[in-house]
Amino acid sequence: MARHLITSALPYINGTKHLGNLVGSMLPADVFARFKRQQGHEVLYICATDEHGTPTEIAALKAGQDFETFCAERYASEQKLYAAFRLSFDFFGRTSRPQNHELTQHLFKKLDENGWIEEKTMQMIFSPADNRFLPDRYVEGTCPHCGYDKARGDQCESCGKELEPTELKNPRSAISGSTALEVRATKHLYLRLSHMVDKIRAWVDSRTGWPHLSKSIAHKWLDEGLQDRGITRDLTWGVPVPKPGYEKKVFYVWFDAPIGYIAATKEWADAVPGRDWKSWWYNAPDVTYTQFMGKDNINFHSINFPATLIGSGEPWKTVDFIKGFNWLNYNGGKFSTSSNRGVFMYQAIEILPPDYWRYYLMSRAPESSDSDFTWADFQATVNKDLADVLGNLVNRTLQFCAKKFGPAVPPAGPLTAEDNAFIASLQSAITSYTSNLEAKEFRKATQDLRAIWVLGNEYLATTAPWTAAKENPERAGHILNLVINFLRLVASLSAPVIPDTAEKIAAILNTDSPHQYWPQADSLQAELKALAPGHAFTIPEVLFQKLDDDTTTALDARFSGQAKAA
Ligand code: B3M
Ligand code: ZN
Repeated sequence: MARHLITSALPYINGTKHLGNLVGSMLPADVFARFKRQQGHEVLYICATDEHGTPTEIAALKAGQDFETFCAERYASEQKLYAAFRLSFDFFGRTSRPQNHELTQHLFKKLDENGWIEEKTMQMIFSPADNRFLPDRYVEGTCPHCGYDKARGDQCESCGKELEPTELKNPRSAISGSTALEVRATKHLYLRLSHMVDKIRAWVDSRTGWPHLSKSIAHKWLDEGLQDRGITRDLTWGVPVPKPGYEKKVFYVWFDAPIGYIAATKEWADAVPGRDWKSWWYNAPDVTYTQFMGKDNINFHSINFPATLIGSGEPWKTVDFIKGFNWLNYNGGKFSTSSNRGVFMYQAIEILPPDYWRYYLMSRAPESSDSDFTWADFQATVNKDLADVLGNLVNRTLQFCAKKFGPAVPPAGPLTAEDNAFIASLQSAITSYTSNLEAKEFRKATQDLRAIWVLGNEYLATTAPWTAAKENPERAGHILNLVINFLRLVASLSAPVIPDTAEKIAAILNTDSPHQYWPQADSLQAELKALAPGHAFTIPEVLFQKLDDDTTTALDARFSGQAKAA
């Protein structure tokens, strides 16, 4: 039994998440966590909301709420949504909680003591009316390139060009609207990454087995030479900087957010007496730590966060394996909140239950390249893989058995060559599936899972129990015995990806929880006898509804981004 620490990138609290966000971090982390738990390992899967930073402040201001209330409400609704998708966090915390404040300040002090922090003076925009420095995004004005009059100080949303706040024409404060802005000198703290290149490179090179995407991004940053990183900001919502002169500043959100993984583990431990967070994070060579994230987050996790932990000089656990993802696109373009394009998690869950989405998304996980969501592809996958290959297999097997022999497992007979061939194929499919899950190759793993379902269909097609039932009812009963036992294994093998359906199948079969074991390829003969002759089952309802063409066309139109939903 091993100890697996698993984290998925902490979702920003200000925006709502789409299906691309789900498949790029939380869902694969969940599948992996479930798989490891079923194998009997000790798993701690941690996530949290990432609550600080300028976008959160701006979103709260727009909503007319104070930061505290805004974040508390958003946290509650995100947590509910993730539970609806059956994301099995052992704990879902918040970076705004005291545990994260304390730990962030502690790590900062260690870095400072060890000489890794430098103070730099710079020119920034100051608003006397607001009595504060304005971060780039807090300055609005007219874009010098396209003339758009609501361009932000970091980027023009209209023409997409990156900007410096000083380039804007007629600049004004996004808070008060004041145009009386000045440029003043101010101080900020920097993490001296430029002096840590060798340390970080040695650390990156000591990590083995990373996917190409993760390693290549880390190396690209190292090869280009690391720049010192500003870790303080002129904001109020964040972790206060424990240093004289910094009373009106907080830490940069990307400094405290990854520390949130540790702090959320502390929240988990603080919630129930007897739980020990430290053994997961401090002097923890026995822990295997895996992180899941989209490719735009890889540099922070392969460079900045390790630099924070290593620079502290304390024995913190650093990540062993970074699983990075490319983008899931929507109809060949980007998901976009502002233009109502693509499917958001809260919409998806109103349309269909979680397993439809979980299976489809894992089968299209953007691993070696970007992948594409289309409604036609979704419809075909649901109808073929889930409804026909899996759902129909469960239904016709049990219905036929009930009709011919009653709703109980028939007696087993001797194994024939056909049976042995089936068991041998199943053995190799389970071996492949298990090793692809182990390697976190989710697309391949999902193909293997489907291949396992197909084996059951093929075995039924070749042995044809409905024909056998006429001349040789014992043989027909034996075939059904084997397939029903196979369905029990299907429940357990499918559980990481489609946990609700797995539970349904186990309930229909009146058998043990599919979440509590993992079928062993080398003891299949025994596994396939678990449901003894006479074991009663119930007649299943349809497991998956098919999507018809009209529904699919309507959904396609609704999310195309052309018309705003009413
Ligand atoms: N909040 C990015 C995101 O929500 C960012 C990840 C932080 S991980 C410590 O996509
Ligand atoms: Zn512009």
